[in-house]
Amino acid sequence: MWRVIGQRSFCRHVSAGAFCVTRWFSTRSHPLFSFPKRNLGQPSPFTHPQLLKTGEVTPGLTQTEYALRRHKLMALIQKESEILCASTDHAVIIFANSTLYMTSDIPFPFHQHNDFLYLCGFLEPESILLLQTKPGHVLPSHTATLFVPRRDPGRELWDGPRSGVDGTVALTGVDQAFPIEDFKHVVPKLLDEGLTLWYDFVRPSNSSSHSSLLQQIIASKAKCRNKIKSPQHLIQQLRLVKSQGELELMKKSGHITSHAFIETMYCSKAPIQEAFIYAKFDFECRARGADILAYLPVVAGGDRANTLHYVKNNQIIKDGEMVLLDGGCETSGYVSDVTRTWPVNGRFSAAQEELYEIVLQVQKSCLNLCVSGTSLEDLYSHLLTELAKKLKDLGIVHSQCSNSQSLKAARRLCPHHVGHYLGMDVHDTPDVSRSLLLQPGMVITIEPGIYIPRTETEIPEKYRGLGIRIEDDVVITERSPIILSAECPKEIYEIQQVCGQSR
Ligand SMILES: [Mn+2]
Repeated sequence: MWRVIGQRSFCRHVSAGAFCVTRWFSTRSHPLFSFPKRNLGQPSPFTHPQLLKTGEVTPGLTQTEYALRRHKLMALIQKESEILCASTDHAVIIFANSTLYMTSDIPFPFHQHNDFLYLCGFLEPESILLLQTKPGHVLPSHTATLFVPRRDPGRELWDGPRSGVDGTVALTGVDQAFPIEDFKHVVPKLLDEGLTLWYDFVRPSNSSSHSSLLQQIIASKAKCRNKIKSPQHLIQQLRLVKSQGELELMKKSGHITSHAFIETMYCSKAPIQEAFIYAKFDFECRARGADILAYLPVVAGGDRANTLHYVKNNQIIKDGEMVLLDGGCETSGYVSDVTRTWPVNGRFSAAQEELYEIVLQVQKSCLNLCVSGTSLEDLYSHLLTELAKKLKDLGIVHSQCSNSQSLKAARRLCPHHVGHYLGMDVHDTPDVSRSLLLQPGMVITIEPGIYIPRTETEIPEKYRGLGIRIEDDVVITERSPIILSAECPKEIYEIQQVCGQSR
């Protein structure tokens, strides 16, 4: 696990990498000259011009951007191996995900492994990315190779077209591609004693035969200390700070989610099924261009909102109750994560309004502090201090309580953190410390809540059974933060206006 990176040293890596890769990439010929005029295993600029521009691998992200990511990774490896005085010969292996099956022959929707996707944009299962030092060169110069499913008319009849070796190179811009079966020919090279293998052996991404082959290599290399390393911390370091292209996709994801919330609020009339709200939100996200929901949403009516990860979503929400919807969508690999709580009959009761207003004030106060140089831990301390004060004002915490007692109460009534990093994953770059100073390009969530289960008999009865969370997605910039979910109503008057209208 890695430690906090100093902001300055990180910037140095990035700018050095950017300079080198521009020079290197400009000398390459454009592979689109020989772009296959057929369906590939994923949308391409040729088959889906409505989604991808020429030169893009996935919507909004070009071959140059993917090459730059690989280059930056190899630059970080170079730096780390210099510190460790490790070998100069390196190989990075990242596995794609495998198809998972719901039942015989029927797959779950396929979701690509996000580190694999981040480094090459290839969307087919059962593939492998290999980044290797070029013979006679030093890092960050490297060769990028993809091992991909072989074209197979028999299988393609059932599963649809595959990109094949030529389609893969043309689409992704990697240096070369081979059928997946050829991966075994790389194995002797990986066993070489002078080579450092970068592979996530702690969390191998799938259980395919290639992955177990690699486990054997690892076992046989185990005697050479320092020759197997996980690239996880380096990839997370890169994924933490988003490029302009990534931020555009996250804006889109936040925009779609905000409007899906508005449509869902419009149609929630008491009594209503949690399942209906789930389906409506899912529909509105996908109808607006999202690929899939980012996670199983929490649609919690009444005091089910006090079960933080309630995802059964199968109960009736009664007149007079609120619903807490924690949902987000994924657009071209980038997600949103938004929470709103609203009364299903369109009007907050007095007690609901009092509690909602303090969560809203704490949330806005945290949002104002989302600037570079602070950290998620700092924001969390601020949340607890503010919440403790307001709980006292409302009489939920006794006015005689000491500061430490009211902070303890705040922690009990908001048992989760202020937020987390956001990106391709909902809980993005999870090994990055929350003490790291925020810098421009990072995206975080700000999600204070108050949860008062019915069992809290010390708390005034009118508040018992209420659970409220307000969550927005925030981009850290040089100046004031950008709220990606700003279009999603959260003021009491806005919510009552939206819920009071009929569609
Ligand atoms: Mn969240």
